[in-house]
Amino acid sequence: LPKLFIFDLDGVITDTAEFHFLAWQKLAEKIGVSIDREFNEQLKGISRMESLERIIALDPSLSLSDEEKESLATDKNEYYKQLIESIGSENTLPGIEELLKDIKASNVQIALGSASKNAQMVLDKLGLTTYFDYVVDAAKVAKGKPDPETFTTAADALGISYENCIGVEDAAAGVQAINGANMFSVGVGSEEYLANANYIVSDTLKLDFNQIIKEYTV
Ligand code: B16
Ligand code: MG
Repeated sequence: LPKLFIFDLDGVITDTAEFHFLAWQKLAEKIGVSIDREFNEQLKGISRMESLERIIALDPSLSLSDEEKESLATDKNEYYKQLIESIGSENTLPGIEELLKDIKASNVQIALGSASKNAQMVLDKLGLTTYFDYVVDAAKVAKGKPDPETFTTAADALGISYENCIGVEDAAAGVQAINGANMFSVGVGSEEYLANANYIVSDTLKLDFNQIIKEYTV
């Protein structure tokens, strides 16, 4: 058995990815840029400021000071927090709580590896905090995904070697981070974006504990 599962938050445990998208869309409008869901794929797993930089880059005529960027990033977070204010356990993606229960029942530890500064608040709202032995959020790492640090930080904190870890991600940058940490990567979503994952499922309902363990041990 592995010793630790490390879960991404947005797009794996809950679909706040959609709320991030809506908040970025509103922010982009404010600076006269338009973004669609396809562009949003690039923002998944990427930090708030890095996401803003990518949106600003869509209009080469835009030149913004650091203060203006900080203020735009804060605006986006305010939109986002309004959107997630009313989320609850019904926003946990299908199959996730069952999987967390199966992992716990096997005495395997669980950590969160999120790029979001709102990660702990979201976990609390979903009522899932007690499943997690350790939470890594944006505040705990210097280099965000695709750098492996988010995942290695969780393993290091719990004293577990990387080859005994399984990371679960919905974003290309996240899969790259897991692979870079020499952990087993499980991708949730389309093969088009997640081709580098060691094992891919199309959606969270297909995340079956026994099947993941089988893939991990071959
Ligand atoms: P915040 P994850 C990531 O979370 C999101 O996928 C990404 O879209 C977002 O920009 C990032 O968190 C930062 O979030 O603005 O709340 O700090 O997928 O790594 O759980
Ligand atoms: Mg994600």
